[in-house]
Amino acid sequence: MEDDKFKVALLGPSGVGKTTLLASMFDDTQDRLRGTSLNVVLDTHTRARINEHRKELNEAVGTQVFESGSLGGTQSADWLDFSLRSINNRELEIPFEILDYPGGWLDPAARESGAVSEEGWEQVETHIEHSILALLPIDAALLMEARNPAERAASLHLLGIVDVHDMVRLWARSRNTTEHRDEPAVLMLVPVKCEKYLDPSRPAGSDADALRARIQALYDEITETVRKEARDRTIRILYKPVETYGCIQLVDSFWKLPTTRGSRHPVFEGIYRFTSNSPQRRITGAGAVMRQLCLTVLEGREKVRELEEHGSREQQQEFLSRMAQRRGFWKAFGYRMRGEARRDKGGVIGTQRDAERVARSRRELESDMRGLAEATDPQSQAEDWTSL
Ligand SMILES: Nc1nc2c(ncn2[C@@H]2O[C@H](COP(=O)(O)OP(=O)(O)OP(=O)(O)O)[C@@H](O)[C@H]2O)c(=O)[nH]1
Ligand SMILES: [Mg+2]
Repeated sequence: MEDDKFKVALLGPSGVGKTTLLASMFDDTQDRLRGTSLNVVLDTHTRARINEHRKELNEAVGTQVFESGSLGGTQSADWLDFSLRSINNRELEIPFEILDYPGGWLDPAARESGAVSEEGWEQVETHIEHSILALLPIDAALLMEARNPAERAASLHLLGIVDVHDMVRLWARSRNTTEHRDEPAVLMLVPVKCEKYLDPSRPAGSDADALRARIQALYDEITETVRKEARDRTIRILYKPVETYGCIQLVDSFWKLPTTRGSRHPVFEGIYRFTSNSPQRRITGAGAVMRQLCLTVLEGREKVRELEEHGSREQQQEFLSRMAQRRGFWKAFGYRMRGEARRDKGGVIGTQRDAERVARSRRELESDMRGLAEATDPQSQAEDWTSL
């Protein structure tokens, strides 16, 4: 784990759609940045992983064969690094790190039977504790298509609510510690596989309002935990459904009796169809995730600027020393000086003109980032559930 990056945690069981959500977020952001001085740049490893996933997604769309669950699940912990980089000054970038991992690891029983080493799991927990944004992808079909008590019990099990709750508690508690208290913190509930319920022609009961109500009821304990853990600060809670495909619909679904011995829950199977003969991916809502990330970073940046400009000498001194000691969020603000820091290490002081050029690019970068953060289109907006 690198310390000087803004971290994002993904909390969801296997097959919920974590990796697909990330791929959609990158694609959507790339589209939105057209014509700006910003680029979203994936490091080589991240690009390889996301491209692999993207190819499978495109293959499904191209061949019009969609089987839910057909994409290869994540097999190991994957630190996906990416940045928002200035086109005019490649050394100026805002670095992020998302940890993607096999969702099965969330289950303590799987960990006990050796799905992941103790050290490997510890790294996952450390990443979660340091994350400014926690994303909770939720399989909407599982939730909405469960109609009788046995199916509901199975859906809770498959959604991994108990395990996700544990991880959210860990995250929220760490956000309240003195180390992280003045850092931003956002929890985002992100239903995926929700195409059917976002369709405005759906009847009441399987529409967007019904999905919202169901999630509110089922995740109520989790959001309450966040509010309670955030004793000395506020943790923002947001809700945003995301369509990662935008061209398929759930047409039928079955709950099948358990096939594996030892399993007592029925298994869910969704039958999906493409909505047209020449389907095209149309991602909606993923922009809201990136927007939140930008808002969160800018919020921190504003705090720093406020102190630089209006803080007393003591406050500034104290803040600087805390920033120097601390790892994680505040250290990641080194982004603004990535190029300069490198020069300093080499003992070479940049010229006045260099400094001006960096300052100009930095202003541009922050202004384009503000553009993302202030996007007003409905797809970039999330509902605020902080004080529901
Ligand atoms: N219909 C529909 N299917 C989706 C959506 N997002 C993901 N899927 C499907 O769900 C399956 C699992 O998606 P992944 O992104 O691999 O899930 P994951 O959470 O990363 O799974 P692990 O890596 O095993 O933890 C894939 O076959 C996807 O095609 C969505 O928004 N709608
Ligand atoms: Mg995955």
